[in-house]
Amino acid sequence: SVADKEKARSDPPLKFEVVARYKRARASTLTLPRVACCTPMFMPVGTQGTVKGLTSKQLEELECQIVLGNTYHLELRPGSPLLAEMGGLHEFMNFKRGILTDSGGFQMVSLLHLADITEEGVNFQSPVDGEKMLLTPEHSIQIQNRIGADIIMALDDVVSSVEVDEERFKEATYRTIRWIDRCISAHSRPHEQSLFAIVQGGLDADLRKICLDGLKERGDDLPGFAIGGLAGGEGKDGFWRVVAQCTAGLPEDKPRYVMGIGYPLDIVVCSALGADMYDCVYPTRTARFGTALVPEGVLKLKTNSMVKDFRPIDPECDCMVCKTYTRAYLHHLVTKEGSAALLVTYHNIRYMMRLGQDIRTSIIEGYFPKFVNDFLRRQFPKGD
Ligand code: PRF
Ligand code: ZN
Repeated sequence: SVADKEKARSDPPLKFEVVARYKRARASTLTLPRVACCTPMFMPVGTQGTVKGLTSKQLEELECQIVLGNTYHLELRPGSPLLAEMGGLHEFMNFKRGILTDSGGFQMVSLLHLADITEEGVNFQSPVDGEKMLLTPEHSIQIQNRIGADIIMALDDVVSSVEVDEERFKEATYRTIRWIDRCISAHSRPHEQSLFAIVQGGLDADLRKICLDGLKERGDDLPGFAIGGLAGGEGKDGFWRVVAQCTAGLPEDKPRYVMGIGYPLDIVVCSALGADMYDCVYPTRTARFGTALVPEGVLKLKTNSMVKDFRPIDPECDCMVCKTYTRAYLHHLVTKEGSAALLVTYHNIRYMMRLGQDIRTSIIEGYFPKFVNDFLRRQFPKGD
């Protein structure tokens, strides 16, 4: 009805409220059209419209609040026109919570190493059929508008992790700022989808500041911010320094998303520095290699020590896999059948969801330093 449409227009597609703080760390509620998310929050990666090994129903029972999709992959298959016809990716994959799509440039540049970036956009030749694709800021946003995710990402100029040229980082920083205006202008559904900008600038504090300031000037059109250009093999020291600088410089009243971050330790550290959202393929990818995430670190189910280990992966875990199966059984499946992948994926995603929830609870209840201390002691018992 007209009244419903009016209401939808007046109701912003993203509301953000910080509910508690401990120093720089924060717990917040991020309300999207279908879900109120609790942060800090890990978001599993479902590149092709599926988190490998999990059904949409399982994602919901795991308390997963947002899943990621990739513009580039979804445009190749099944294509955004079909997704739009299906009523968007939520309907297509029957996932009733939140979806975020990445803009596509990063996947073309950093994963495929075959992209060529100009002022116009990211040029890419498909390794499959040699077909050329030019992803401009306008095109990326148009595709993301059709896919219909709740949060869409600006097209940023991502510097390949093998690049060392300082000029290239400078060019990418200024281009990312120029491209944000093209993304904002191209965004045709600001009442339904929230556009996040991405701070670039490598490990250089001056470039990061330039990018932060440039993007913040456009803040009225940007309901959230991401910190990009990390998780490319840089040292922890540089990584933490950039996150600290960016979280200190970003608006207090908007969500902060550190892209590509997913080791549990990094999530704890970034949350201490004031970040709210994370995504990474690590928990799902490592599961497919038979590695389970546990409070002590990792449990390699392929090792022979698992043959007669009749404990669950994690005796403290509340997940279906830990309540049902032993390490010995999972070892048997991993080594003989390979079919343990989805069970370990299920556990690992539950671990990541609980990690976010536990950080959040400790912030709200005022014992975040104790949480960090306990977390570190269990991961590094010898103090190393
Ligand atoms: N930009 C985009 N997606 C990303 C990243 C980025 O910098 C990263 C971190 N390198 C992961 N995913 N658009
Ligand atoms: Zn479990």
